[in-house]
Amino acid sequence: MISFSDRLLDRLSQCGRVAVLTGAGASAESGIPTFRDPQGLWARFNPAELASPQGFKSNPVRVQSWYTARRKAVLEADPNPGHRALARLQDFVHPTIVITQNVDGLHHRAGSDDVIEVHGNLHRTCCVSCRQETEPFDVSPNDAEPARCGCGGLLRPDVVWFGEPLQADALQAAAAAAMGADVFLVVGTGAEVYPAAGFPLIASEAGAYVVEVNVRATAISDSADEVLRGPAGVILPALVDAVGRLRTAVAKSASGVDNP
Ligand code: BV8
Ligand code: ZN
Repeated sequence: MISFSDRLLDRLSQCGRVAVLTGAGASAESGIPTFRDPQGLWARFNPAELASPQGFKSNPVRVQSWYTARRKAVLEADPNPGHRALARLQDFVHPTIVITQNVDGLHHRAGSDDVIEVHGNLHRTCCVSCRQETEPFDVSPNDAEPARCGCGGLLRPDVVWFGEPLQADALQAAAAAAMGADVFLVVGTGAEVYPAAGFPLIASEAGAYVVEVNVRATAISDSADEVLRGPAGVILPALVDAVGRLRTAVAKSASGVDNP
């Protein structure tokens, strides 16, 4: 049985607004590889070649085939209990805003209503020339030619690569969610990629209670108000169950049901 501090449970049972920053670790229990873990994507691939405009320009087939494979892997995967717990949390705390660095769309599939995809979504495809959104490409590493739009422009995933700016509206919405949160959960991220890695500090400086959920220490562990060490797919369901029990009990006593 996982136990949580009274401080955390008091805040979550009475707070009005929760924001959550998720990273690749939130999808790890869905079988989606993370980036910087020992067996992560960056241990096998070079981010400069695969997640940068320069890498795309120099070898579009390599990048298009990598995203084709990632998109197919995500379609085979399911939201895990951690995703589903965050979707349930919004039933008790509204709004629960999920700021995700992940591009897999699993928070939406789990039922979260308020998701800000600060690094885009690999299920969306667009043309670099006319900017039209198109059907996803299906490219193999050995294809001779990259996938192109009807206008002749190259097709790319609608994600934010290194060196590219985040969408201004997503950035503003995420910063506003961090500033307005009573409790800010940081789930499954190494907190190394900016500007997203700056949201926990923004939340903390605005008065939020910052809680990290991760299997290991990260760049923000020391500055978090509380660290819940363990897998998101185990910790989050237990936390949301505890919050649900408390909020139900508070609601009952407020309505006088327990002492007629
Ligand atoms: C930009 C593409 C400016 C989509 C990605 C300071 C300020 C601003 C920018 C910079 C800055 N310093 C440096 C920069 C540049 C750069 C950057 O931050 N570099 C880093 C490496 C130092 N930032 C940028 O380039 C950004 N752009 O700032 O533009 C600009 C402005 C105007 C005009 C022009 C330019 C763009 C950043 C976005 C890059 N795109 N992905 C895709 O294909 O996925 S980044 C990539 O990293 C993913 O999005 C990923 O989500 C993200 C962060 O990684 P994590 O999610 O944290 O994953 P990681 O593997 O690292 O960690 C996993 C964690 O989970 C671990 O802690 C592990 O312990 C834990 N875990 C594992 N299993 C579990 C678990 N936890 C819980 N449960 C488990 N079961
Ligand atoms: Zn086009």
